[in-house]
Amino acid sequence: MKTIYLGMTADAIHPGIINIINEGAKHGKVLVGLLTDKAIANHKPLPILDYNQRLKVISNIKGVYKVVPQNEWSYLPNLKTYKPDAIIHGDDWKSGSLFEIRKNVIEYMASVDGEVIEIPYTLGVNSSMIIENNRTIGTTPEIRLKSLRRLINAKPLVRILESHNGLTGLIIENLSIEKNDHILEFDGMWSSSLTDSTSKGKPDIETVDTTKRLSSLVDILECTTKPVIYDADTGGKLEHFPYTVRTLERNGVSAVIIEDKTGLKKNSLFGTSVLQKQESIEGFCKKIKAGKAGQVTKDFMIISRIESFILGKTVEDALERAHAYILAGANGIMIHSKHTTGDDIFDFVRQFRLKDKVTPIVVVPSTYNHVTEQEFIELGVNIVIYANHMLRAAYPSMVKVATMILEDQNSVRASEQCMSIKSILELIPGTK
Ligand code: SPV
Ligand code: MG
Repeated sequence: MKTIYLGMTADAIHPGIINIINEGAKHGKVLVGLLTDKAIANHKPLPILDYNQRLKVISNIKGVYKVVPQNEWSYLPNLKTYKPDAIIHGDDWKSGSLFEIRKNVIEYMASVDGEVIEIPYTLGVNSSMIIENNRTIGTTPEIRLKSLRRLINAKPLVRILESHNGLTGLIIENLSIEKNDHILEFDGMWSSSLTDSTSKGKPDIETVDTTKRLSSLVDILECTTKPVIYDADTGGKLEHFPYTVRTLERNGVSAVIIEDKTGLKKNSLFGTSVLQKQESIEGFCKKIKAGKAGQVTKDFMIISRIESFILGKTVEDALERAHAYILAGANGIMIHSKHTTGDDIFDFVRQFRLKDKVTPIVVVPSTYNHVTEQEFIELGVNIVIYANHMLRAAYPSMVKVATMILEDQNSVRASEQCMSIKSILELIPGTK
């Protein structure tokens, strides 16, 4: 009996999927290549169900002979490994983003005397539609919380952007561009202490308390599904930190970052121009342990932020701290710097990776902003946070428009700088 290869994500089962399995089964045994998170991550958002959940569903569908992982977006590696007699696909791949993939498959199958079976695409319902509908309904705290670890495992670099209100959350949720055959999106939100405090007209010195921070965060959570990394400053008092951890977990936040400073916290980008004191290694390890002991889910991450470079200390100091914090239970390291070259960050990550290949590393290139994402990937960084750009973009634009109204004493010129009234009315679904 012939083997018929069928690649799929299988996040949402619908009549179109059953139809293609049935069509495949008419020709032989259907071998499903189930796309892994890694195969999907650079091309579309991660499926709602993880690989094992999707595997369980698809393996139990009548007509499926066997399921194997497909680790690449391209079918070719699996076609070469499993040598099916034919591949089956819906004819929707004749145009659009799968055009090149189809061309390569046809060439390869012809070279091995294999067959390409194309069946009419089932109109009216498709996975993207169902998934898009799911997105508009939202997510659960549990699914959102887990999604950061899934992204770290699936993507060479997780791309996070600052969000301080619902609107910025929606930009991160929905903005998507196509470049070099890849869909590029932000993977999640950074709840920044700097931009959250600043947007409330308060200094970034832990004066906006957790309850208040949470209320802006809830606005973001309500209209998005992507993971959130929460900036908890110093984590507050050791005794308070486990409560913060549990509050964040309950809300579906994926990770908290706490920085190893003590006393009155000042924003790191002031560097040594203000009085800032680093916590002792022992003291900070105790706080990490208290947080880990308070954690209720297995997937929540406590990421330790090292302020050695901010305070003019050496790479040796930063490395000693990193390894100690991980021993204390930290699930990741954020290494911060305000130098503009990025040399200290490169030095740290290279030396750290000699000893530790797996612990996720987070960077915040606000000052060394020329470093590209590709360079971070090659260095061994896992998460890049663009930490303050939404607020920094908005403020100058608002001042400019307000100034024009003062100057002109009408808003003709100012309106030209603004989005149209029609656009703002249509921006949020449900406004009408
Ligand atoms: C923030 O965004 O609040 C941060 C990063 O903590 S930084 O402003 O660089 O300290
Ligand atoms: Mg901060």
